[in-house]
Amino acid sequence: SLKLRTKPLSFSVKAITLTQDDLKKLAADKAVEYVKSGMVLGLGTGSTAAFVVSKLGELLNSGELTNIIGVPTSKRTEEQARSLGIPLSVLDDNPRLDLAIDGADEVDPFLNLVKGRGGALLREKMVEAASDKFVVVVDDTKLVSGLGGSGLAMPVEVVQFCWKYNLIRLQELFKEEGVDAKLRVDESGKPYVTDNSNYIVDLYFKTPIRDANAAGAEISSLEGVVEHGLFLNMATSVIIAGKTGVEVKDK
Ligand code: ABF
Repeated sequence: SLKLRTKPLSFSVKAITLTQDDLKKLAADKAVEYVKSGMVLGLGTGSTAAFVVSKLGELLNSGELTNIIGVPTSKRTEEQARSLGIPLSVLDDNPRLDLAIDGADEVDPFLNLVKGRGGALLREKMVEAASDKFVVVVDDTKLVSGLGGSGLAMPVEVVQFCWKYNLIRLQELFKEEGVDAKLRVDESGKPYVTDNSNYIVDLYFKTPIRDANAAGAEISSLEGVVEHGLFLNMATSVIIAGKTGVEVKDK
């Protein structure tokens, strides 16, 4: 919730324009209300999740939260959490988590998600599957009526070996939707390499995926595919920040 830091001004402000970052922060602050001292927490990746991690850092430093252990979903998040003094662990030592909080790229009306545009999908999926609760934080630009419907990438992490073979097979798999499959590259034009030393094939759908469950199963069955960005039936709550306020949707 927003708190006034100074005395109210004597004149009224006509309109406050919230930026997308303000919205992400509002969603993040709301999600942090789910965190209690002593929890083992999955720490997400991306700009919205980064607001969650920095808020956790603040609350730990002020003593409002104690005994938190974070399990990061990427090297980036690990670095951020470490710099804030958040105690860290890994799934091997904490195979069961109380709560994970992370962003998403798309959220459908049933709280199914596309994730991984930030490249961290494999670790995100492992950590979030191991969490009793998985709270997703988004601004309302992420809402779609059907997954794949934003026109932006749905990532598939593949082994480097013969990545083109998988790109072709993924393209064949989604003939009906119509899809452009592209190897993700970094700023210098070289293949983007994930934290797990794999490549990413990004799928751009012309129409939303008809049956996301079937699609997920079919993608996973391809040899050489490591993980995909469809996070189905995983989120327990989604916190959506929009210009008119913050909405919490529970499964
Ligand atoms: C992670 O970060 C990813 O799963 C998703 O791709 C991305 C969302 O980033 P942002 O919050 O910056 O939009 O949550």
